[in-house]
Amino acid sequence: MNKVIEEILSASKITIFSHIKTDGDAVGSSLALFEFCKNHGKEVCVAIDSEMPNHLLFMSNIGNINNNVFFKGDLAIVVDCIDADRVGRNKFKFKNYKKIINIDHHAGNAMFGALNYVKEAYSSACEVVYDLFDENGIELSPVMAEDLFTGLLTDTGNLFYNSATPATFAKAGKLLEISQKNLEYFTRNLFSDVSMNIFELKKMVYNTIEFYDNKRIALIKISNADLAKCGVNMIDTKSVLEIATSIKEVMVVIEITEGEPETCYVSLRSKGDIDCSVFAEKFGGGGHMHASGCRIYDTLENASKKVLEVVKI
Ligand SMILES: [Mn+2]
Repeated sequence: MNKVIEEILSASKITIFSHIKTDGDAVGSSLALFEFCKNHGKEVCVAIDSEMPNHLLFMSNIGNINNNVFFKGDLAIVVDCIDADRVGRNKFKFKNYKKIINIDHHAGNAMFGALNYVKEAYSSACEVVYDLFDENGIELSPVMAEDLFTGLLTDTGNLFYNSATPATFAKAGKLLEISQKNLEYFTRNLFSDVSMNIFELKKMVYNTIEFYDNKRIALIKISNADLAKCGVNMIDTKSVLEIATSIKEVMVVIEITEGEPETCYVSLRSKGDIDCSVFAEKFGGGGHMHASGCRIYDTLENASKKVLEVVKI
């Protein structure tokens, strides 16, 4: 049996952590692990220091995420995080746990756990968790399959990116079958049923998007006032990225959202052989070759200028 599973089975109090500005992969991988722990009689909770994106609220067991939980236990499982900082303020609670297990798929993972189960080339943390269960002969419940399929679909952009390998497709097929749901239960909720509020945000972005370097670089700026005007959360801003990534000429997309005053959250996307994680790293961020992010503590205008200076392709 894998050491990770051994540790989980011998612990009694477990907290599962994942990253701030959360997404389907963080939520899905956390909840699948939550189900496994719960099914084995553990006292378990999921702590994610983030608002929940609207498109994930359909998930059957999302109500189990609660950031105000007991913070003392045997085991902290950290999933979908390149380093410990990705859990945000929850990092300060790690000292209350005897051991940290790190489960991830990001290249350059900091290997911050006592145990590290990291598969760098994988499409999603959910695909990594799938293997963890599969290698140990652990059967998935329909809810666990729903969780893992949700994360696998979201991190691969609905099985759009090269990160989805033939093996990923095979796993996706199994997960869909075990989930006992139909495909549109996932795809409509995750990619299609946008709210009028998000439509308003998209409309604004269509009108304000800026292009640089012969239209090879696209810049999307969203202020705090824009968020309020459209009635959306910062977490909903990921839905505007595809407006720019879907344009043929565009090779790099920079999306900057002003969260709190003078705190800007930057999402970067790139195509082909352009590695956008190197740009994010210049500001202390990171991520994958084609999807990365960072934070810049400055005004929206200044942060935009700073990123444009660094993004050279
Ligand atoms: Mn992920």
